[in-house]
Amino acid sequence: MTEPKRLFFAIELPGPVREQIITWRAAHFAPEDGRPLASANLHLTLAFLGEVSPDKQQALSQLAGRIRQPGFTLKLDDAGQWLRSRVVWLGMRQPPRGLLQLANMLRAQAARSGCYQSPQPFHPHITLLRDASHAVAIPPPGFCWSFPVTEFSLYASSFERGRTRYSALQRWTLAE
Ligand code: 2AM
Repeated sequence: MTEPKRLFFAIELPGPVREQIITWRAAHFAPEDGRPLASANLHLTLAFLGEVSPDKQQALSQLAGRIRQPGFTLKLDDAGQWLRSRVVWLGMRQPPRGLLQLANMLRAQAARSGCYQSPQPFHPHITLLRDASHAVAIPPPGFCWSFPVTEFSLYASSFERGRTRYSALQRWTLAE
């Protein structure tokens, strides 16, 4: 383990929620609207870390393991598009406090460990389409997917045979 890896902390979505999301996405967006993320890659990023050396990865993992906070419920009831970053996303009208606390803690730990963190506030979202360069009609959120979050994960992003793949390297449980 010597090469730096592109890492991020994220929340994994339950399989049935991912399936419902891709069904909804297929019903509401056309291929020219953007490049859909593979179902297995759908996630909610908590803190992006960039390229991280093995030593720094170990230090960040130790810090993450010290986080003690209860789980929370995520209710996906919002959708939108950011033209600047060319993404169509799903999100929450009112992100739960536990989500914001967890992300802020991981972002602060990352910043203290020397990973660049944007000064912009955390905007929790699940990217559905990339390269969405023209404005697309976002259907009214006639959906409401709710699920309990009981853990968070450290993910590695890799690019293999023309495909981006996100793989969970480590998981931590949020206390009851
Ligand atoms: P995105 O989905 O909004 O593009 C893996 O690339 C994850 O890290 C994605 O969720 C991506 O967010 C996020 N990410 C990638 N580069 C980032 C950056 N420079 N700042 C913040 N998040 C980033």
